[in-house]
Amino acid sequence: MEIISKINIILSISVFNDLISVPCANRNILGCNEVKSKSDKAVSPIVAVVLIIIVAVSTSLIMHNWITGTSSTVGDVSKVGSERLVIKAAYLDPGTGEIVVYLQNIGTKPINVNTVYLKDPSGNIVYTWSISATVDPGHKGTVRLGPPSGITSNTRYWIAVAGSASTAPFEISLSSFTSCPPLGWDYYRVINVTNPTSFDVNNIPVRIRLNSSNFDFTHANIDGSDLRFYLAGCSTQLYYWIEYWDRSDNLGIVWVNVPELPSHSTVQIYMVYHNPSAGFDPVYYNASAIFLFIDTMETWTGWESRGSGVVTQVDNPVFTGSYSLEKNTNCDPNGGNKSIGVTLNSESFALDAYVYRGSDLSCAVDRIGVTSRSGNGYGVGLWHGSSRIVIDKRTNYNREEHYIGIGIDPQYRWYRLTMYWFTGGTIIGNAQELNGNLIGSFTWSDTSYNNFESVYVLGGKTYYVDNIKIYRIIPDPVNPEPLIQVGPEQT
Ligand SMILES: [Ca+2]
Repeated sequence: MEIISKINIILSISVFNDLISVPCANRNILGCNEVKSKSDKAVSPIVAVVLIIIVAVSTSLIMHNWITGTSSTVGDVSKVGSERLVIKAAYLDPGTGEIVVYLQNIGTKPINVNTVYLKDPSGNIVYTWSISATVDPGHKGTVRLGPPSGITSNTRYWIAVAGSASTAPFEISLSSFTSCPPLGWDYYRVINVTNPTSFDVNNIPVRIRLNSSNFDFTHANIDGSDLRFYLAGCSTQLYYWIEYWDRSDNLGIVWVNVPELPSHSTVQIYMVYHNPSAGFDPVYYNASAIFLFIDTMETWTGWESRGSGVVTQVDNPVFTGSYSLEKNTNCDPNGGNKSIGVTLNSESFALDAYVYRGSDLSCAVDRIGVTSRSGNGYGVGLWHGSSRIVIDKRTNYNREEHYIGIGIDPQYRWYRLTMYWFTGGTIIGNAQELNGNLIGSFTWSDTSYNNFESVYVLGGKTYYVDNIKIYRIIPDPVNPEPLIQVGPEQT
């Protein structure tokens, strides 16, 4: 109830501001403040127009509902003696989700109104607002009503105002009703996704890293299955996939597909959570809808030996799930490869995976990459022992390697290995710890190949790979991935 009271105060203030800010230059504009002052034998300016105290009459969830839509037909006049009140217009404010009702007293006596009803086409009351307002004779007023709950989109409703006089029902079309966060979900955070480059990008995956500084893991299901992602306003749900979720370590890695991210812009997405009865979304929890290619190694399919190499599905160690890929038996350029399923043809992309190297350093470089069917392409590697980030150029699978030294050797732990390939030939090799720290980065350039159909795991032995992904990036080597800022928790 505290929450409701607080919101009511805010709404009342917004009503006040709205009322006093509407000019009366054009007297045909409804809702303008044309009230007389008290010295003119009217009531105070605030009261004379409409003084509204909105009292919530439903659960606190109603305050989280958003509505978009339009109105409506012309209102009718109700006659109660000399009290005559009419609804001149009603519409939905898409910015606030409120229903805005313009009233006019066309009678000769002040009219007190205390209730606004939302009725269905059969006349049944589906929602009630309690208000306290007075409209003087000849004057107009604006009532802003908090978003109702329990209504259906694309349905005709009727608004009616009652008090010392009542209006006739006034039709209002709630053409597109959306609740944000959806009913049943309690929290959300606004995530700013920024594209600082001059490139427009569509359907770009964004990687959201959650930790104790930007997320309370106790507010979501133990596996994160109640997370949902939407564009602002919650009318458009977004595809998402949880790559990693560890409540005890306060670490989550979540990917979300952003449909449009124009140049030099920030798109806000809503992360909605805390619904203990929710599981993973059956439609939108979908990694295949986010990545150009993904293999979590949970279903072993499509891998072929390259040369005399061996790649197999194993259950230890794994990064996530139950299985990973083990590369063993022979060193580079032996290993395995798998068809991507699509041809990467001149469009910038990232190849990304988690890699684990244990005690066997007999061939010490972990190497993943992409090639054409004939084995021409590029890859990224991490050289254990010597601690180097490597970029491989492959011609018929044979490597030409380029590298820089780094100060860290991520042995005995899963680390992230990424190659960014840019239209124009720039290649960046990146290695990153699970905690987000950069292990090393190396940039090289070559324009020999730009057509890739196969992903490979080559290099040394024995090491493990999980969650190989290929995804679109911003074609800017300075900012290949959007910038992410997770906002505070809201209810
Ligand atoms: Ca796996």
